[in-house]
Amino acid sequence: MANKSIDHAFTAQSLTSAASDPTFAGVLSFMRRRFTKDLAGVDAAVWGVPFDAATSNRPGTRFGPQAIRRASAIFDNDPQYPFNRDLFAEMAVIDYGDCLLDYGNHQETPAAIERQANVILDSGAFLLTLGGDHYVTWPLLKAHAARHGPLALVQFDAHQDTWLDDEGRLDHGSFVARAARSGIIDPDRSIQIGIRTHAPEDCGIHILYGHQVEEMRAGDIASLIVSHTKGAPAYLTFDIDCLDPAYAPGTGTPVAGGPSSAKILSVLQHLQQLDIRGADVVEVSPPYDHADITAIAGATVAMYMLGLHAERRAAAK
Ligand SMILES: [Mn+2]
Repeated sequence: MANKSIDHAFTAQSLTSAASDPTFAGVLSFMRRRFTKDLAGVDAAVWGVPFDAATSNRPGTRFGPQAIRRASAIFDNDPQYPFNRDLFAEMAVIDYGDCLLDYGNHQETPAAIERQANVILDSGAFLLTLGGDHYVTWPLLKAHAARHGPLALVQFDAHQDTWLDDEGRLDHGSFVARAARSGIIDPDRSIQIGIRTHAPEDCGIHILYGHQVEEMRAGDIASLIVSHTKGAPAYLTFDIDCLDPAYAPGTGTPVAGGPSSAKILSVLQHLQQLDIRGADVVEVSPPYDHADITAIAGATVAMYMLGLHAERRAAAK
């Protein structure tokens, strides 16, 4: 099919409308959405948090947002409609660019992320964040909980991230324990999917282990997730290492025995009833990626998250 647009990220006439840039060219915003800091009339904002100083093993997720944006060009002329809707026919989605962080002053990072997330959330827009290592979810949860109260955390991950920690450390493996302790998530309504490693504490959160994900059907997994949240406002965090390293080699702490991207995308497709209020895709580490496998998986998960927001938005009308 002949391309019909170029540099849609700044040449598009409106915030809606599909892009048709050449897949190999054009300005690389997420799914060619407009690059802008103007939040007027915006339904959803995609935002990068390029931070990887809290990782316990291999770094590189500071390059995650750029790689996911680049990979998202695959949708331009091969659009996917997992929810039987054109996401951008009615929904105004922008690429808000990246979070400004001081690489030499990491202790300021959580406050900087929370402050800038608040600017986006104050506009009423849905926020979809591209990480970054999983530490970034901590300030993001704080910003969302300030608006919705205790959140149902829906966490796709190979790791529990419930290691006990003091308040001052920056560690990508402890944000869940911190969130449970501080009351910004409701452990009784939270669930972790794909876990394959063991931390000493579970913080009372229900776990669906990797082997259970392997044995269950996608629709049943989704039903369990939705029923477990009991209608509470939910925050969906997707650590790309939930997927088997075969489907996501480009990540900092890979764990064998995870689900395929096909299986997990099917689970996401069945989550239309989730009351999703915010989402992130984290731990994509391009230096360890091959042939953009991980970046494409991350971009596709992010696109499905926009779809889940569109479903909730349509249901609320
Ligand atoms: Mn993980």
